Amino acid sequence: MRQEWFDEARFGMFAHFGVYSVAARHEWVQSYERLTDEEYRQYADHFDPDRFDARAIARRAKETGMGYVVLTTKHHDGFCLFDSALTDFTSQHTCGRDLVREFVDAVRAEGLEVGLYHSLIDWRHPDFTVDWNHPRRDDENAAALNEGRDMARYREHLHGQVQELLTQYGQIDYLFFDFTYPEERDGWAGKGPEDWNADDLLAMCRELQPDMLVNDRLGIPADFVTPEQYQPTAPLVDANGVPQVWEACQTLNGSWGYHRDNTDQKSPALLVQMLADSVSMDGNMLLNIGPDGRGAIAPRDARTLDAIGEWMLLHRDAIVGAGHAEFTPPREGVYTRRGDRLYLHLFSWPLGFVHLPDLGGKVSFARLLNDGSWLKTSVTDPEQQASHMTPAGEAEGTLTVHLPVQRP
Ligand code: FHN
Repeated sequence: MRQEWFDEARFGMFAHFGVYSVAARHEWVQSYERLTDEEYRQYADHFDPDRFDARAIARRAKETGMGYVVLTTKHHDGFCLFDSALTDFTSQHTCGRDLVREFVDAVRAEGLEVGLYHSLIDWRHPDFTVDWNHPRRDDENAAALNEGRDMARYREHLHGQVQELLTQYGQIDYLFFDFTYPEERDGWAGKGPEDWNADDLLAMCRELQPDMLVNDRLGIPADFVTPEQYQPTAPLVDANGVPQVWEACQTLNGSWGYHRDNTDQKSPALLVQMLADSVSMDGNMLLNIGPDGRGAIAPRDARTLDAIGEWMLLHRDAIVGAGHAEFTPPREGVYTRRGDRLYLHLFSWPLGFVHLPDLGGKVSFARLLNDGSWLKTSVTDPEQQASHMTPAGEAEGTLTVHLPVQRP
């Protein structure tokens, strides 16, 4: 599989869109509120994404400095944003649009990599066995609820839909399966990789889309791991100490699907810090938007993406194609490195001297990346090979240190 683009891009857009966007209170609303299929169907019957503009979404991702975009093809509620022959609970059957087709065409037109999200869970399918996250879970008559349900038949459905996505929409660069949960909860069994027949499903992905990256949520090793809504504290390695390819997926406000009343919007400064932090540990960040019930990017999300895009316009070189630097950063920030360029991301203006790493006591040039303005450094003791950076010193050396910080 092609991993170079993933390591280069460092930054992608996640888009959670579906009939839960009409409910506008969480993509798990059917489970949280124990809605029956009939109660939930009302959202599908009124699903009219007249403002879903895939090209506008792809363009905004590009303007935000993102290199790939990932759209939910189906979430746990079973509603498909593509024209599946295996169910009528789709956007094609409701609003007459194959939104995945529109999406892949738009992302390619913008020159970005195409990512699809596909839920392993499907609360609507009659053979998906009831478990701890299913809307029908009912402690009183668990056995009766699962009578007649056949996970083997569900696996055929799951593999069949993945085959539709990987054969009918051209080259797919990235696939985010979601999610495997083998642990029991409240007396209900979870779902392990064997429930998906994960090995065969992954083998089919390799056969149909050899260059496609697949995540770790089949519950078996694949191409990248997916810490969710938290930042690792060091570059990730596997049990054998081998560095892992990883991508942290983050929301803008704690909700993946559009949540009308959610006011927990993360600031652009925090999100930029999380992005730089991920890259400083050789990771990617996948930042989520939840288009609203008509398919539009909510104004508050658009404003956040615009602010990040402005920062990326000036600091792209410190993120795209950059990665971990072997130096210990000062307390105020992190380092990223791209070739012979070292970037110090200061998340707060230094409290005093900034001690540069041991670069042979030499720094070729130091500047603020946002405006190219020169920063003086002073080498107080060449023998210590330590450099101090203040607005008052002088610099020469072997590495250019770019400081992508805004002046207070
Ligand atoms: O249950 C889903 C959740 O709704 C969302 O899609 C996230 C995105 O990574 N994945 C699962 C929770 O881990």
